[in-house]
Amino acid sequence: MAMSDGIEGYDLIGDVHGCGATLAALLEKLGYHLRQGVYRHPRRRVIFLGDLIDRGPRIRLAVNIARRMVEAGEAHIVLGNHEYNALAYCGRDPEGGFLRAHTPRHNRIIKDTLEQYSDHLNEWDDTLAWFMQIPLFLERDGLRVVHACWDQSLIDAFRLERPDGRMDEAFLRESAKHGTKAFAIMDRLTRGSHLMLPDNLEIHSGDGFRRRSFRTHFWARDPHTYGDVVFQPDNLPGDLELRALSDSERARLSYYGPDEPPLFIGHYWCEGIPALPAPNVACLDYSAVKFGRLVAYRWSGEAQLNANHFVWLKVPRDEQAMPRPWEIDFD
Ligand SMILES: [Mn+2]
Repeated sequence: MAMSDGIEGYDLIGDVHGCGATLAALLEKLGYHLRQGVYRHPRRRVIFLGDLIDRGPRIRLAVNIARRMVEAGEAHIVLGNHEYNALAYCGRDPEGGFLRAHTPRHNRIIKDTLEQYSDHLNEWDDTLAWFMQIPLFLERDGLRVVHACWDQSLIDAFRLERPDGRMDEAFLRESAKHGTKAFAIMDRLTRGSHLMLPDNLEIHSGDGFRRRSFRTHFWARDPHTYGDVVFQPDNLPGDLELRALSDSERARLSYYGPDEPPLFIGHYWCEGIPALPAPNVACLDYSAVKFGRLVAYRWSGEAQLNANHFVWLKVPRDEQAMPRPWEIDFD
């Protein structure tokens, strides 16, 4: 398949979450080299799946690498829920306060990012302005990209108002209110679908949070049980995997069929060796910031994805260690 700009293909990269040094090393492994401050490949482009920020030790480096590539035309990017959260957390609500409440949970999620930008406040403001320019989804050269869930009807609805796929200030404000169309679009595309656990059950998740819901996927053709759609590292409590989905639960799920174009997502904290959940869906989030893997998929036009095309680096415990030479350009 001939691609835009005469390139051979795209290298899609999952959630970086501040593992900036590992991102640089992964780009080198993929054959990108730093020239004039930008990682470039003579025949390929990168697509970032969102969630550059939060949690990791080198958030500014991760953002700067990606942003410079995007602005130089060497990469594309879609918005992750963490970039969205940052925009809402820092965005003033015209009715007072912030668009995302400063609760202890929300404070904790963004804490590392705000700390690492605390001596670079102008850069943080400029970074937020750049986040506003990032589209919620991408479709080009026969592939589709979204952070969490490709829901065609919501994407079509969003495209009617925002043909370039980007939010504007009015959409951002509306999306902060539960129950609005904008909330439904942003929430489904960047956070995916989830179902509430019955009977006030809670999951005590490996990341330290308690959850009353579980994350679900969207490629089961005819799901009947919770186990048919659960997609997260934490097991469901008890024998809930066997519990039947109600009609209203089924109706709330999205569906992406096997004849749709190849789709790349991040978001889901997968673990272990990268694998394909469906022949036309690849999730590239393998918990890099929890010392898992930073994962890329090297796509060259194939309609059926191939697990041999994953490329990854294990994130070493010494991601916290001294800066590497290639970081020095970026300060
Ligand atoms: Mn993420």
